[in-house]
Amino acid sequence: PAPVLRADYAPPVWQVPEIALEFDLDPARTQVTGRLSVVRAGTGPLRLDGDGLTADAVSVDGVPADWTMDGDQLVIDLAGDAHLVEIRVTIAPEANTQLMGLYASDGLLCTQCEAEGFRRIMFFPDRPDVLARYAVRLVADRARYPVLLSNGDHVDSGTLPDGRHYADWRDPFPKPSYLFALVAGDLAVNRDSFVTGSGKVVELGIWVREHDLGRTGHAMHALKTAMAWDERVYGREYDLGVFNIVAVSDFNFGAMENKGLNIFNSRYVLADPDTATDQDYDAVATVVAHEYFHNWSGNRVTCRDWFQLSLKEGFTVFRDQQYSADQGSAAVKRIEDVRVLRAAQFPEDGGPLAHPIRPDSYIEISNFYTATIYNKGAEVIRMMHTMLGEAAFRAGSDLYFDRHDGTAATCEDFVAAMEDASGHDLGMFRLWYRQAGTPRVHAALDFDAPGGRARLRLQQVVPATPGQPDKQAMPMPLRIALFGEVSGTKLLPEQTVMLDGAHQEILFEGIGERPVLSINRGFSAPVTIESDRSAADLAFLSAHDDDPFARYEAMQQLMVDTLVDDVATGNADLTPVIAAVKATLADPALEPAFVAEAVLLPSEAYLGDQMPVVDPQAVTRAWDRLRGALGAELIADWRGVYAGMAAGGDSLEAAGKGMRRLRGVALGYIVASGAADGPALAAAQYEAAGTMTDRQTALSALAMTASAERDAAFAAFHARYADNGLVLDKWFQTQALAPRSDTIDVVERLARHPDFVMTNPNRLRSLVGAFAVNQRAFHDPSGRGYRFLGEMVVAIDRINPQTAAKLVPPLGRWSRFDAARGAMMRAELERVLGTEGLSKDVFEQVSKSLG
Ligand code: BAL
Ligand code: ZN
Repeated sequence: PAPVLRADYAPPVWQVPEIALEFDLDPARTQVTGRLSVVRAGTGPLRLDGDGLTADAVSVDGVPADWTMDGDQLVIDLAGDAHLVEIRVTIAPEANTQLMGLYASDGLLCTQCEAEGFRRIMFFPDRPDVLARYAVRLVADRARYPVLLSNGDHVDSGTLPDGRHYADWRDPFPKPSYLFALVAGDLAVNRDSFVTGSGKVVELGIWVREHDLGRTGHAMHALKTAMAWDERVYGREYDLGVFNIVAVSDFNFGAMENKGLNIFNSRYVLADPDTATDQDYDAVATVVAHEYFHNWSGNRVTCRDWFQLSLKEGFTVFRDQQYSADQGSAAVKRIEDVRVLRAAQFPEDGGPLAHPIRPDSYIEISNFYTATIYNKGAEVIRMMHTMLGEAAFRAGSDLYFDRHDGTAATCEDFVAAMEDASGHDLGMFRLWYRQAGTPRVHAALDFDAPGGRARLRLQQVVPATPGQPDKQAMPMPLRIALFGEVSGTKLLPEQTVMLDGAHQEILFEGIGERPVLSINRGFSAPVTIESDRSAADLAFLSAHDDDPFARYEAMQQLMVDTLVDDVATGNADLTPVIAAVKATLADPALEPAFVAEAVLLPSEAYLGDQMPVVDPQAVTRAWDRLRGALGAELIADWRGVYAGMAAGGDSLEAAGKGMRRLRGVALGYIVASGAADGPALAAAQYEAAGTMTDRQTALSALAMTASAERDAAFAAFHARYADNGLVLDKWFQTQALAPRSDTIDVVERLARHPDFVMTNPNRLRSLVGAFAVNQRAFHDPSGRGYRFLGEMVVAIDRINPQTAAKLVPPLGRWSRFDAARGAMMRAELERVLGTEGLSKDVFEQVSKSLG
């Protein structure tokens, strides 16, 4: 398939200011009639995108029309400048396993149109720069589909003969087709309302299956909090009289921001203490906020074309990160965000699928809903926020919304608004939109004791990425501080240094004692820092730095350095890490949630990322050795923490959540210590658990062991939650993530389990996706892990190409491994590529992964 190029963008030849859609809904045979008011905007025929559609009838201005098909496009040669085009198609939602367009899920009918799903419903210029006002009539069997929802305001409904009924919806805001949505089904609703800053009442509804109604309170609370937050922090008020959220079980994304009718993967709506962990609660709040924030950053101002995807996604992720940081511990939130970036985006940026946050080409746009577009995109916005400061950044976002409201904009428009509002020159900063790759910054600090001077030398390298062999240095803000080794205090106020070339030197005067460098505080730039700080310096910072992220980072770096040494030598000195962890556990000034993050080892995958050639078995050996030593040497400390944190109980407040988190980490170390009572302690926690968090941490701890307690807990968990798909996902995922040498056997067995259904994306991610990021299991020297993933990709591709393609990247990391593994991984990619009838989604991922 030919790639689409950013450079080829041309404005639409026809606009569609109005569309009326009528759906006669039926799972096997839905008739859709579209009436498109088309208005000429350029030269050429009317071209309407379709995907798998056949027109039953086409008329222009009431007269049957001549039309042709050019590939998947329906083409009508139209004279004149304005016409009413009517098209009728028939589709089969229940046969739609791709979950793009109109499909059936668990008895509901629902839609997913971003990015190019609308063309599976109706012929239309399915591109985000064609904005139409939608009037929608839904007709369906009343008993089977009592609730009929679409975008905007509900304007009419009534009964029809033969047990059928209808509902009419009007959305007054012009929108691109990717924001269209409908839902039909037997749903219960949690209703509430929100009064906006200007006094407008908004009716809120969260629609779910009747038996899930009791699990919607947290999402509703998060929605109202997010609405108030966006008014306060960004001056953005909601614009319709109604805001609905619907939860569905089968969903490719986490959720979708359709105008006034968000459709959610149920895992980001439903939460109660018995079925959702604290992490799930946080994820629900974050995703609810994210989708709500899209109403401005995405819907009111949308994207001109899909190359601009990060315009709405990077900005909205940044907004949801700020929101979540404001709800609890900002420090812990920042640590979590960076952990995600490092786990998902850094490997992407360093591999064959690397792309800039504004890509130049794609074969299938669904493959570009990536950690780079989303998470690195958010980091780029965050750097602008850091450089401009809160007030100027807000002025820039106000200007951006004012200038572009009701239009389809570009990343350049966003940067220009920031520039114009602040007077800050962002000329070279634009490189972040063009260049892929994670910059590496080398930092060396010299101290001239007699002169009382310290000199910091910074050197930046941006690695080559596919299609971009030579890179320019990227401007970045680095927050820097110096701490006195003897006094333990900050020697100078923190500075934000703009590194805007390949090399830079900064001189610090009046330094009276040997300084220790704290750099990239708060992770102010999404880069890798290489420094020559000793284990002693890092341990010092882990105890004294006053920036919580930098303090966490120092501990992580100390652990990474120790583990990398141990991978190489097998006998690294573990005592500095053990002492630093002990000191952190004993520091009464630290909040438990922070301590939990600080004392966790970096993942095996992250360690692998630090090596020139990943040796998974050597990493496992080193990781197990350090984890075991931390557990055993500090066993009394862990037991003390474990007992002390029981006071977290089942409170859903931040303090309770933090205590549960640290308790779970302590339990993990007690089990890892090899203490004889480890499995029994975890089993006892499992039995007594009053929350899913405690149950889940006990299960994860047991998953590491070969014990009777492990088998009993997994059996009990399955029996207890047999009818709850979201919780069964945890059962699959916990086993797939288990750091054990036999996980591949377990995973192969689970793939034959009756509860492993290939049509449900959450289930696929919980088994196959989780397994593929479990480095020690996936990279089993036999190559069985690669074969398993390759076979899964091929099988899933026949059902749901979008989800299949998302599973490919772990195989694409072949060049990072030894020759034997690399060859087996490539062979698996070749095998997938040779499969007949491969989707373009998987084709793109696999062919690019082969390089
Ligand atoms: N727009 C796709 C789902 C999301 O990012 O909110
Ligand atoms: Zn989004």
